[in-house]
Amino acid sequence: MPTIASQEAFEAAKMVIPGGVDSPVRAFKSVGTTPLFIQKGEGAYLVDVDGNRYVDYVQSWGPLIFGHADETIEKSVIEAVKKGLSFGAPTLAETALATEIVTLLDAVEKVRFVSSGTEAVMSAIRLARGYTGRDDIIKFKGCYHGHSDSLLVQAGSGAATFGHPSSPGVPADLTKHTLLATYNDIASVEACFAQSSNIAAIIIEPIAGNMGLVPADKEFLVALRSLCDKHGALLIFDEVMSGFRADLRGAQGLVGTVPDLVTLGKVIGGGMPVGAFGGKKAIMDMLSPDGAVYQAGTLSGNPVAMAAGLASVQKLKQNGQIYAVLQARATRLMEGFKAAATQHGIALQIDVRGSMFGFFFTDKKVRNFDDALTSDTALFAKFHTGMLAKGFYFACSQFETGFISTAITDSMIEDTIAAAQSVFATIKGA
Ligand code: HOZ
Repeated sequence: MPTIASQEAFEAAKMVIPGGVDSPVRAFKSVGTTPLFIQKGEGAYLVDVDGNRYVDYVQSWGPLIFGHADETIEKSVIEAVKKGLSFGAPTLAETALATEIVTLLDAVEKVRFVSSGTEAVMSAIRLARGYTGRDDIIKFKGCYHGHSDSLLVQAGSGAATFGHPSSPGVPADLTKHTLLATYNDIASVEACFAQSSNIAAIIIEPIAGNMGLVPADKEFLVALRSLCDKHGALLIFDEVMSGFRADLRGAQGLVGTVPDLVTLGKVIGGGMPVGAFGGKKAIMDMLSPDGAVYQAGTLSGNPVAMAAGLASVQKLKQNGQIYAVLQARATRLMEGFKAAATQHGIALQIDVRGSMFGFFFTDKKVRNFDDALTSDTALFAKFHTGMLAKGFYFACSQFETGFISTAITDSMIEDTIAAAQSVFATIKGA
């Protein structure tokens, strides 16, 4: 497929934007090619500036569970836009979306909206520290919780993609309170508690999506809950990616472990920039203006973003059965990939949670970041390039997750498997 217009657009962007992109992963650097510049989205498809169409398995990195330009969400946004873009004052839509979230998520009695997942997590950490009066936090290698200073330590997503899991510019003084543990390994968490009696919180993606898709074991999450209770620390589930993606009740609903705080984003914004953090009333009431923990934002609870989020969450609530349908499609896709890879002698690990899917080019079962790093990233890059050439748009990094939207049909899934079959044949041993 000709991508000349995209290549020219990228050259022009690089002149004025660092790396030509506003978020590193999307530069396609780790797959050794250059990004497609997108003209528009239509249901299951992305259309690039050269006019090529691709079945989209990225879905804006998660938010678009109903696909591109969903009519219901679009209509709500247009209605909201007509009434004004921002007021910096409370609106009814904020209470309506908050009520939906409080009703759906067991852990959430109160919730506050912000503008991104990074902001949500940064605020939740401050709140946990303020509530417990402690400074240290435990995070897991390979989990990504946005790019705030104390969390950019051994991080996944773009940080993993480019091999700099910790960033220059982050003072050691700010990361010395971040203790690192190994995903799905409770002994490593116990070691952190043995090392510090000053732990405010454990933060975890209960379904990790930023080192590729690596779900936590149910027993592991139960054990984290017990350790937090034993040591008076808070348990924070970062569900920016999994919230309303894996299940209507979030990963917490799937696994049955209730955290103290939850961070959200992506789907609750329906494609608009929205984040949120919520949890038990006693903790949330410590936030300013009721409490002393300060957090604020001019565009927080923006009316247009709230309208998109509300439309998205209400549509999900009305169509609760879609999670089973999306999971069945994701499972078929992954099983199809696995069978095709095996046929060509390529080792592939696969996993699915709701509408989230992931695959690793390794013969090792992937349960943590070190396992994920055994993946053959060069083979992944060839696979990515091959699939793109056939009109299938996957995340341009081994350390990201794939998403199915309701716009992706069974026959598109079969076409994707057929394409993968022929790409595997080309890249094996290459
Ligand atoms: N960190 C995001 C996905 N896990 C990437 C966001 C983007 O590049 O848009």
